[in-house]
Amino acid sequence: MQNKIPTHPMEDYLRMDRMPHIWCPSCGLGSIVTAFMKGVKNAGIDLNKLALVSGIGCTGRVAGYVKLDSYHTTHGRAIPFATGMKMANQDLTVAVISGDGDLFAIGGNHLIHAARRNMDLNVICVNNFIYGMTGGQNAPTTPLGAYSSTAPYGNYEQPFNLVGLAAAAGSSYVARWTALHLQRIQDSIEEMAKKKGFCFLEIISPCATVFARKNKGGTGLDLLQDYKRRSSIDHNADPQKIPLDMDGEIVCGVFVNDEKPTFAENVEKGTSRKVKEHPLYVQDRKDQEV
Ligand SMILES: Cc1ncc(C[n+]2csc(CCOP(=O)(O)OP(=O)(O)O)c2C)c(N)n1
Repeated sequence: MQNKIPTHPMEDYLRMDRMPHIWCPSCGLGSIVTAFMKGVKNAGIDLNKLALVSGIGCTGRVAGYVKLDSYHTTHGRAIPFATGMKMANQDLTVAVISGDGDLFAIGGNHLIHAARRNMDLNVICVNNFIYGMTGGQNAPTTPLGAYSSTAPYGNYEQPFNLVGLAAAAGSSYVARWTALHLQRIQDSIEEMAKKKGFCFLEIISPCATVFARKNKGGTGLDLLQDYKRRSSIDHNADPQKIPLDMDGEIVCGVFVNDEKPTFAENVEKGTSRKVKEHPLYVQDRKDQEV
């Protein structure tokens, strides 16, 4: 039998029957998917035990294109789906890839509480500073003064600093890269896949069709050149002190890398140590013996 010669380097990792994808030319998502698949492969995890969950949006489509057990869920609810999956099957590595609107607007509550609980999830937020799929409405990441379809006179709202928020909520791992730092993204994905606890990665990604067009940012290539000019790497930076704006520095790095008990470990510990001595538990055992 002849060996199969792949026609595309990523063919073994993608659902080629779903191609062509819906993403615009110069969107950062294509390279990010490649970096993600290479990172999990380098981590050496069994891809049959990796589940990928997305919400809704351009980024939400990632789940539909990768050859993994993947779930394209409802808007903002990727983290609850992922939490359920992880708690039902501790053998799974569960990753979430979704947009800044999905994870921090409608899904913001889920994100902070999953981080607080140190739920064992790898969450990758592709931040294009806007709601891409629905035509460029303001997101909680849209920089002050930026134009969007719901901010025709410029945005008056202070945006969230995603890495600051994820760190303050209790994440075990927090990193930020741009879509230009593909090797760094790949390395972070590998680290996250091997690590326990709530891991968060923000990837700044070009949206030439909506965000740049409304803000005269040029083409996708112009945006990548802008990231090159504005980004720096400082792993020791305080994530609270590195918010993003329209033209300031984009500080990248791995800002948090801690070890602490996960939610599932606390459940396990609680059951063996305390719950078994609890009067209700003892009574319950007695009732069952009758
Ligand atoms: C409950 C609900 N509300 C609103 C929408 C419409 N909607 C679809 S995607 C989206 C925003 C996506 O923005 P983001 O998460 O930043 O992803 P992007 O498309 O930029 O990758 C919205 C508001 C929806 N699908 N469901």
